[in-house]
Amino acid sequence: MTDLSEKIKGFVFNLDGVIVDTAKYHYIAWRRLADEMGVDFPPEQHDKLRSLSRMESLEKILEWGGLYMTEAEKLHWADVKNNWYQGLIANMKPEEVLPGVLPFLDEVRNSGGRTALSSASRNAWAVLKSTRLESYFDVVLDGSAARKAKPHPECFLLAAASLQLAPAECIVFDDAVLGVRAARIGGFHIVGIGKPEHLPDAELVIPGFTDCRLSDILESVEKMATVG
Ligand code: GL1
Repeated sequence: MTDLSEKIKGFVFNLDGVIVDTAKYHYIAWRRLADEMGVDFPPEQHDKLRSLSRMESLEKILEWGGLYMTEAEKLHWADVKNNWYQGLIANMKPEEVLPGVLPFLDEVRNSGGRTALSSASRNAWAVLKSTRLESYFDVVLDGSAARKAKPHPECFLLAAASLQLAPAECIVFDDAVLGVRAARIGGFHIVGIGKPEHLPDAELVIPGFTDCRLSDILESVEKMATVG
């Protein structure tokens, strides 16, 4: 590992849209719900739900449709959406892990890096199991771990604490504006996954993990840390 590995020892990954493309399944289930309620919900609108919990997402959809529900109705519909989603992920296969993720995780672990998965999804374990990813992470925190929603950095702070590292010793990998902001507020290094124009708060933005080398990531983050 490069010199920076003396400083960076932890790698914290979001799940949906970073490790696996479960965002498409969430969209299908939310869309079905929106259709039932007569709320217009085009694909680009789904970006606004990234990083939000199940209940926060439902509340957004209700807000967009100008709809009101009692707490009991919200719990019912959140459950309905979750059953649809679980039906979609039940048959996920290891081949659905996004390109380059496994070689990158192998490289990190072979270099002595510690890995954490931090997801706002309460279904994170089910996804890891069906894609056979459980053993790639030293620590897994799902949507039941943090009480405060992003951009509060609690979920990432808990991950760093579980790895017994300081935030400045960790890189967070996230594809969502709120996640990147949370990592920045928490004092982490941040690699955004997606397009640079969508993630201005990230130190480095990559399109995905295809051909992604650990040494390149560490070098770029080191440069940004020096500049910043
Ligand atoms: C929840 C939301 C999803 C998504 C994830 C975070 O997942 O329902 O739309 O925002 O959090 O990636 P879940 O319902 O699985 O807890």
